[in-house]
Amino acid sequence: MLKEIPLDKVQISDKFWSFYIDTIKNKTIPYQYSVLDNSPFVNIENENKKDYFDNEKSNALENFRVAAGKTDGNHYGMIFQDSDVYKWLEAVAYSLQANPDSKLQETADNVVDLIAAAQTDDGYIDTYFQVKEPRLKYRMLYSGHELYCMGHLLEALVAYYQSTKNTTALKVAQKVVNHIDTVFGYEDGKIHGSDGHPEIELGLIKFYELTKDKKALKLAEFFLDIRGKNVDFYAEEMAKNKKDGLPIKMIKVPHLETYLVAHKQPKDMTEAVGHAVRMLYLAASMARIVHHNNDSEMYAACKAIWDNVAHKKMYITGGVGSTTDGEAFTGDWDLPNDIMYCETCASIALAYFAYDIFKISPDTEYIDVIERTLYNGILSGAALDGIHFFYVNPLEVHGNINDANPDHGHVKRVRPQWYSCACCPPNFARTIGSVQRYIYTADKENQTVYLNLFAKSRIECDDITIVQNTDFPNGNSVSYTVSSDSPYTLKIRIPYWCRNAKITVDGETFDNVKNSRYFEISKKWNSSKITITFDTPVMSIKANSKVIADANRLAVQCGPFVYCAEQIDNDSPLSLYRVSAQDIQNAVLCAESCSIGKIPFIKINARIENTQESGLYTYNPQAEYTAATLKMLPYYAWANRGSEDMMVWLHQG
Ligand code: FUB
Ligand code: ZN
Repeated sequence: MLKEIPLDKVQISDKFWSFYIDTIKNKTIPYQYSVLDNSPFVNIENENKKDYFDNEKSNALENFRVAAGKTDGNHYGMIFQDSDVYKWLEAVAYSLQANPDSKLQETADNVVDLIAAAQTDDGYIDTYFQVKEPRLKYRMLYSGHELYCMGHLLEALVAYYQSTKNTTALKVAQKVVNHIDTVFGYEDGKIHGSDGHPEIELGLIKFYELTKDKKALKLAEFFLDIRGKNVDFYAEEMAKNKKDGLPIKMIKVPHLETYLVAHKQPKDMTEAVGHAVRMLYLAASMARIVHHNNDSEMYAACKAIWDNVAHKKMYITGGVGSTTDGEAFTGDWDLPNDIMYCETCASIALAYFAYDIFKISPDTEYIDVIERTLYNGILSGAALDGIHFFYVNPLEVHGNINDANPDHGHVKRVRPQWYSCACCPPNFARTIGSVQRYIYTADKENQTVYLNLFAKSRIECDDITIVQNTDFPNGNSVSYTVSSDSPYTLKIRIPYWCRNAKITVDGETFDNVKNSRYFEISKKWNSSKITITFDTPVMSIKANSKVIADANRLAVQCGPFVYCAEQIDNDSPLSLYRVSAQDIQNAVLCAESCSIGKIPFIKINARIENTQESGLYTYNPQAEYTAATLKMLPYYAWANRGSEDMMVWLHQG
């Protein structure tokens, strides 16, 4: 099984990613802290126009102060508001690892102390239930999110301890694990159920990986086994609360067990269903546990879920979740472009799942998806200023429809400053802030390093050092200088979008290098030099004919970037442009400076359809076409210049 290379062994100096890592450190992290601490200068929006939550403030840090008895007050915000703080803390951990900063560390240490102060003696921590609803502790696993929050807490504390050696972080985490062990498990008197929102499993596995505390692994296995064992578990919980005169507080969804991804036991799952983030956090933990217990049934379920998502339910941007109803997966091939969900967190969860399954059975396919999500569906989750965020990431917006049709109420055309349900912004920060984890992966048993992504960087791991030099994504070449004390195998991913790749190793040239696979070479490396050159032509893409939403449409990709057209760059309404596959393949890249910096635009010689229209419907239309240039930009950069119509899938013609 492959191992992640510790983050402090990978230094990234890639221009593209360094921009984001610096923005996260200098802008996103301080900004998010100010929001969590109730900055008055932030406008908090509901994620859906149809929702009317109170939106004055985040209150996330204040909730901990109240729980710790440091201030008076009530809990405010979403039931899982604590997790915003935890994800922020995890982002800080990664940032400090790459760029030590004593002031930021002091702020984060104080947050850890605050969490420790709020944690009760028995290890429990959830400010909502401590402050507002003590009666309902662990009585509404269907929507209480207590273990979801504690899972994020464990992930954050593990990362923070790894980065700073803060011992309070480790103690709080250990108390949480010990506490969960006293409450959940198969033994009599313990709760035989799991949280409606998977996440605790990942936190427990990561805690086990750090401490080797078997209890944590056993608990993760328990939560994965008990889920779906009694499909009526959550309904029974609700019925009991009702009988006992307690509030039910249920989310209204038609198929509760499916929405909660507890319709069957994980090992029996064969497709991605239900709430997309729930499904994919669960899948990530299923894959991650296989690293430790080699459970072949669980691995087979992971593979089945993977095949279903990656081959039938994933947008070209790496977005997932086709409906706002339950923020969920729908049927195979159902990928509407304008009413989809594509929550930033769901793409993040997909990347996590992909990496955990990759490490079991390394194949370029998994890295392709990670790359697709990173450069497209996850990156679009934040504005280039680092302080505005998308929750849902559409592939098409038209202002007149968005504003008037409530079914599009969740689709925003500009990124808000914050949300009442703020899961995505700190998730973005922790994920992109640790992007270097995906560049290389080690297989220690086989003295092998996988070189997954092109990005200027350096690793020093055991007795091998690799320096990757490239201007990618701007240039078309990558070189590696490699030194090792003993023989090593390097597996270099040649991405599916490369053409004419050529590799030279210490002067020996390898033509005919196949893409979509790893190029493999073994030797003792002695300041050896590997050079790769390749072409990144503009590619036209057609979706499978079963994807009705993309029928007679084409998308555009260059390198890992999916492109989109924005109205601000084009004179005619976007829906009137017609392109052929050949037009796209003949298109040229033309980097241009605009208000958001130098952007690698693509210009396509297209046509505009002019029809003499007679009102709403024109009978026997005679279409005429005039030549026009269609300008497109990488999808991640859209919606940074005001509120614009946008299309990823263009009309063919
Ligand atoms: O329920 C917690 C988080 O809020 C989910 O992961 C997101 O989808 C959002 O619903
Ligand atoms: Zn989210």
